[in-house]
Amino acid sequence: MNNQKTLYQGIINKYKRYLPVTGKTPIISLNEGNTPLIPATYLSKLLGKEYRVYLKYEGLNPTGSFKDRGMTMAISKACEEKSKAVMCASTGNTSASAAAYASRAGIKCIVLIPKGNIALGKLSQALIHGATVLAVNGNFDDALALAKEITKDYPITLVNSLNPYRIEGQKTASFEICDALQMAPDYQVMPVGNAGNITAYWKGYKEYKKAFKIRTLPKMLGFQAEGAAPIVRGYPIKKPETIATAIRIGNPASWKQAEKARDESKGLIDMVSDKEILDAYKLLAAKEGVYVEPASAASIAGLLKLAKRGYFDKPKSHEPCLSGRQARTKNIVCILTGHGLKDPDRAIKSIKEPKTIKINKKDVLKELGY
Ligand code: AN7
Repeated sequence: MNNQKTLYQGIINKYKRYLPVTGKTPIISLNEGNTPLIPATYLSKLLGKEYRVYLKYEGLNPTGSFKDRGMTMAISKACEEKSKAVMCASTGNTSASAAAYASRAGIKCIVLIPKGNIALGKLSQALIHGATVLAVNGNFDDALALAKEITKDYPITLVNSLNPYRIEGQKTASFEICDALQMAPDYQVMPVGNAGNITAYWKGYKEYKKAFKIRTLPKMLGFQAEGAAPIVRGYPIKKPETIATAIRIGNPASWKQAEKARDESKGLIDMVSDKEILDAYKLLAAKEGVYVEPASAASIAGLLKLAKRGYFDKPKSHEPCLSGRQARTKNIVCILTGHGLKDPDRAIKSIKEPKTIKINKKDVLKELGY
């Protein structure tokens, strides 16, 4: 017989004592979460023996991105509140996740996407799950403004990260990291778009500390794309541009909370160029065997940029004093937010296409240099 209690049943079941759910909440889950924390052998070597780098591979969630953690909460609470329809604006992953969870709940899902600027895999997901997909002539920020306006006046629940349940669900990723390491990481590196995820992680770490599950807090290191870096530059970007379409966002909804996470943790929010993102994207696939979408590679591009700048090797004023004690190996966790298969076009564009040869042994062996 199957013992339901021994099966992993998703983040709400696992972390319900930290989440705003009751016995009455209908749990809509695809068993999201429980993603691997993969040691990054190549990157760890690059950083030197004082550091160990880990990859939190959020691309292994049911719809291929971290959004599922927030969406199981947002859709479950929408159902508890008897909502019959949900709406989001999206650069792609939120819409894929909302469409999947709404279909599981049997409610309507409407998504607004910036026309021409979402990766094909994500669009296919929203469509196959039966969402009403509307491509708008504008960017993500315009689409979000519209979604806010409509959901204010009509009986439709907004499931962008302005919905506080999204943040609640997403914070469980920080719990998983601490549970795996048996402590908080020293640094956490992540991409920043609409800034919901950095807000969620920081909330999670602080709550775990309060619950005495961890004793320290990580420094939060966030990275925006150079052409879409409003937080770094200090003003909204009217026409954000980057190949990392997931984070092509010029006016993040959780801007203030992201600054708070940065400042309270004594971390930083910086930017990386599209070239740095693509180099990191290829390096991660070629050296670590991990395939992510370009936005997720901003984490690794950021890590490499900081390493190059010497951020990790000088004795620092921003470090806790370890007087008299041997410094232990420091843990750096990079969040890989979405799977590479979301955007296969980008991979093929980044690498040479395969060479066509005649179908015979001699030609193959010649190509191989035998
Ligand atoms: C792969 O799907 O905003 O800073 O509408 O898909 O929490 O916005 C996606 C964002 C990073 C940035 N990595 O996270 C959307 C959307 C990937 C993403 C981000 C997104 P936030």
